[in-house]
Amino acid sequence: MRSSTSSMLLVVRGAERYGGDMRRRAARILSRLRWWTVGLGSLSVSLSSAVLSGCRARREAPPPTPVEQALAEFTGAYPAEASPKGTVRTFEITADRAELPLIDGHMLQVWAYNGQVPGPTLRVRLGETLRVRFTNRLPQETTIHWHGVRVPNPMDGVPYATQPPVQPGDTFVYEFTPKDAGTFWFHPHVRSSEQVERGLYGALVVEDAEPPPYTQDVVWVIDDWLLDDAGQIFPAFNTRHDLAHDGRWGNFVTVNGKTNEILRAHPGERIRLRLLNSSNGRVVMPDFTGVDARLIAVDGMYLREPNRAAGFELAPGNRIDLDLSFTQSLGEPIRVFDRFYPKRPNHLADIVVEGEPVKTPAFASPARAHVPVWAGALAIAEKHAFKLDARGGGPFGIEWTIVVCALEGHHREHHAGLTLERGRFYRLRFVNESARLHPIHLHGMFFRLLARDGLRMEEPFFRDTVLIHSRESIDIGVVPVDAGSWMMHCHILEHAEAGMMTMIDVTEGGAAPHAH
Ligand SMILES: [Cu+2]
Repeated sequence: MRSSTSSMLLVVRGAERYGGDMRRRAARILSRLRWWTVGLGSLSVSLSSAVLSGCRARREAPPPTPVEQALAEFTGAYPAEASPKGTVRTFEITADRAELPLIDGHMLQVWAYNGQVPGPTLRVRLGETLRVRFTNRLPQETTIHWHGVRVPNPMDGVPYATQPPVQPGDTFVYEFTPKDAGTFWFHPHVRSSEQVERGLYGALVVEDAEPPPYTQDVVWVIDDWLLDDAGQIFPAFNTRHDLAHDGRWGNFVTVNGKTNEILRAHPGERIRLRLLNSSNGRVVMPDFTGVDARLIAVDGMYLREPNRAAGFELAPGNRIDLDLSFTQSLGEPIRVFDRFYPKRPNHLADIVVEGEPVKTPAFASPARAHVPVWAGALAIAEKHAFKLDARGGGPFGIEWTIVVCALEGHHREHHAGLTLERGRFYRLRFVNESARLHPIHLHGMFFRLLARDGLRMEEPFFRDTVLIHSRESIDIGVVPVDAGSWMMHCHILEHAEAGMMTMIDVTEGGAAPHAH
């Protein structure tokens, strides 16, 4: 407890430095503590088993070093290789301009996958291979990135780094076998701040090899639109305002492209609800007050055990899966809100529970993943610290930087900001020296949040995207298992477009050490 108390003092002293922010920071610290304490039960169990195994080991060998311990805990978390069963699921996807009744139903000129926004939800089972024949009918070059999916590097959709951009009129075939079951999504990685905002995104659901028998499996894609006076997509992108703030925050928040989405359930149903935030910049905190909502997966990956869903910051790129149980009819719809800014809540969607009762399916929660505790990981020397900041300059007048480097428009030469070896444990640090939000996304690997502002976090799940708040520093632990040249960037798409991108090379191991 001593170390967490001193970290708390550090945080509070930091808060004083930023005067006006203090109350907000204090509230945030409290909410973090709630997250942290939730994990204590499982932590003590895991610690005692770690102590036991340590005792056993001590008879024959010296106790494991913190790095050995971290690696031992990681073993069995998720597979290194895919296990294709030989079934290939083929999808045709075309990106083109479209006019669709969206938001409140008026006709909106968008860019769409297969003429729909959100794009089609691609569903496969674990072990099946996706083959996506993609055709670009946009007036711009583009690619598809499979967010969160551990694909072979050439399928990752990062222009110039993993493939040439797909030119207007051209076709590219993406083919891969997902290694993990879960909720993922796809979107362009070229001019993303414009192309995603215009409507190019869709969910990719990889079902378990034997899916649990939920009565419904539903996807809610949350988006945020900035419309002009004519009710069309505001045509200026990467504005100085967006760049100086947390990206483009709009004036309409939609679920599945609508402001009036309704989830209808019968009493007795048990539903799996998958939420994805496809906004350019807006962070949402879904509030399901009145619903028995259990968090079972984050960023596609199951939790160690079901956890409370309240208070999760769903940043751009993040996904959460919820296990919803409805025991009885409700007289009124349940109104689901975003309360990221408590004083400015946004209505997201409604849930209506009515009609003939159905038999409630009884089955164990699928959230029983092997997630390392990594209690000693903060004692491991950090491999690298990424400083996040802004400066004047670049094509937009403001550049967003990672370690004083801005990578705008996916420069054709990608210098790795960091080289890691697969199969090793690393502690990485991110120091946000700016006052803005940065949801940092790593391609090609999952990580666990270890600490915020030095305060240990016990999140019982992996992530591929984590929100870093104003002036905050975080520590993550990661064991890369997929070799390749992987992008890391802020998922506020305007920040990324203005340079907040870098590459992490993951080598097979045994390569020359990278100088840092
Ligand atoms: Cu950012």
